[in-house]
This record gives sequence, structure tokens and C-alpha cells, in this order.
Amino acid sequence: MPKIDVDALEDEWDDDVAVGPRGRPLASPAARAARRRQQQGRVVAVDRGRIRVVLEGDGPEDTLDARYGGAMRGRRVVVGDRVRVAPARGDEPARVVERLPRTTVLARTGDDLDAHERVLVADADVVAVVVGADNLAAGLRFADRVIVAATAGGLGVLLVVNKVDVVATADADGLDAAVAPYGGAVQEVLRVSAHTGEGLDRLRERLAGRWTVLTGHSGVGKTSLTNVLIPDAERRTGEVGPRGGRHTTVAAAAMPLPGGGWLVDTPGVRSFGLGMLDRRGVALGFPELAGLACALDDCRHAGEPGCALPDADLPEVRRAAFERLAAAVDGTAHVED
Ligand SMILES: Nc1nc2c(ncn2[C@@H]2O[C@H](COP(=O)(O)OP(=O)(O)OP(=O)(O)O)[C@@H](O)[C@H]2O)c(=O)[nH]1
Ligand SMILES: [Mg+2]
Ligand SMILES: [Zn+2]
Repeated sequence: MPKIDVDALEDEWDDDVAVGPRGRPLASPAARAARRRQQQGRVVAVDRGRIRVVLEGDGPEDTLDARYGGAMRGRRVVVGDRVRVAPARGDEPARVVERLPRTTVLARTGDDLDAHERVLVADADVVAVVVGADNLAAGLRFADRVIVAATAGGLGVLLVVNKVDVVATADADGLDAAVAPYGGAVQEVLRVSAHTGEGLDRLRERLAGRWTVLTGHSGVGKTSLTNVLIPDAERRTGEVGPRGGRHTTVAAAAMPLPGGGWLVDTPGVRSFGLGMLDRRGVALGFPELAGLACALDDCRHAGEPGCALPDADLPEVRRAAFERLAAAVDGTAHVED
């Protein structure tokens, strides 16, 4: 039986609708007309080959399902990507024919020595790293990593401490002391509860008009927060139980916030590898180190003569976080978090 080259067929289809290799428009009048029919949009969900897009000028609820066009040549899109879409024709679905350059990326690697980065969300403005008040220490180690990755990718960071309802009044001081060192590392620290609604007004203000990605360990309440911030979302959350709240969300999805802006709920991850960065990249993710006057312009803060790090004025836990993550990407220590 002759083998059908699906890619070749797709190329033909796409050439017909105007984009040549590398997404350049083809010159023929028919191709130019086809290109005019293409529209720009933004990816709000991806399910393998199915891409959900909101077209520019359409309402946020008005989504369109598209497939990869041959002109994409194996390039993949993620939630948040800006794309050009060729409209559906007859039985043919709409096609994503071009991915526009990304302005920000939230990316991680499998582990700290693996350089292959996976982009989780593109072109978002802010990452809200969610930690559970009932598991603060592990959450803050995770946040250390997200702050570095987000800064490298051009995103701002909010630290959202969820489940404050489980903290007894007597422990509230402990919580304050634990998060205080992060004041200089993120745009804002917010204390919230998806269950009682505490702190959500302030969170809504911070989210308004922006694309915000929720990230955090599984079970910290990312989807619970999504559901209270976006009542129509009705996404499934983990039940409380022996294995409660473990990997309930399986794919990222962007949803419009009632007050404007978008919230991206993502699956919980166990760790956030920083293998795409070296020691200097890690240092850039510590805003507290920005003004450091080391003798060497390209100081790696690894014990060089004249390095200003030992005398730098930054909280001890943040200094320890830098040492830990810098050693992890250097390969001098294996960091288990
Ligand atoms: N006490 C308390 N429990 C909460 C709060 N928010 C979420 N939970 C509970 O935490 C569990 C996990 O919540 P999810 O919203 O599914 O967590 P998630 O971060 O989306 O988890 P993944 O999708 O697996 O990444 C559920 O049992 C929620 O009811 C909160 O503010 N307080
Ligand atoms: Mg979830
Ligand atoms: Zn230095």
C-alpha cells in the first residue's frame, strides 16, 4: 500500500493558504489574499494536536479549535503563545500557521544538569507561585526556583501563601517570619485562603488586566484559587484524603478573569529544574544581589577575591538559597527539591 506523506499534504494545504517555509508569506496574489484571511490570536489551551485559540478582537469566551499547520514544521505552541491562524475551510479545521516571537517564557528543565528546557507558558506577565501555609518550608524552596526561572524568562513574581485558614493564630507569627525574607525577592507576598476568601480582594487587584500563571507543588490549591477567582471555571480539584490533591490538574489552561486579564492554571510539578541557567543566571534571579559591587564585573560569587557577596545585606535564607541553587546548576551539589 502506498504510504501517504501527511506532512507533504499539509504543506500543500498551507502553501495554498499563504505561508511558506519559516512562516514567510508567499508572494502570489492568491497567497496574499489567503494571508489576509489569517488572523492573529492567542493560545489558551493545548491538548496534543488540538489548539484552542482566542482571536484578536473576539471576546475571551469565544474560542476556536485549530490544528497544527504544515508551515509550523514540527514547532509546537504552548498556552499564551501568540499565533497566526488560517480559518477553517469546508471540512478542514482552522490551522495555526505561525508562532509569533515570544516576549516572555516560563520554562523549566527536568533536573538541574539537564539543559533541555520545556516552556510551560509563553508571553505571560507574572507568575504567582502558590505555596501551602501547611507546608511552608518545601513551598519556599520551590518558590526560590520559580523566582529564578521567572526572572530569567522576563516575568514578575507574586508569592501567594494559600491555606492561611489552617494556620492557628498562635502560628501566624511564624508564618510572617518565614515569608518576610521574600519581601525583597518578589513583587508582593500575599496571604490568602481559597476556602475562607481571606486576602482574595488584594489578589484580584494584583491579577487585574494581566496574564498570570499559577504554579506550585501539587495540592497547594492552584485550581481551588482559580475556581474562586473565576466562578465559571468549575475545574476539578483534589479531594482531601490520604493521597488528596495529588496531580489533579493535567494540562495548563488560560481562563479570563471577570475583572479583565487571564489566569493560567497549571498542573502541579514536583520540582522546577534550572538546568538552562548557569551560576550567573541564577544570581540574576536574586534581585537582592543586583547592586553588588564585586571587584570582577563578571563575578560568579564563588569565592573570588573582591566578591561582595559575603558582606552583602540579604536575609540568611535567601543567601542560603542562592548558594544551594548556584551549586546545583554548577553540578557541585545535587539538590533534592
Ligand atoms: N484548608 C484549605 N484547603 C485548601 C485551600 N485551597 C485548597 N485547599 C484544598 O487543597 C486540596 C488540593 O487543592 P487543588 O486546588 O486541587 O490543588 P492544586 O494546586 O490545583 O493541585 P494539582 O492540580 O494537583 O497541581 C483540596 O482538597 C482543596 O480543598 C485553602 O485555602 N484552605
Ligand atoms: Mg490543580
Ligand atoms: Zn561576587
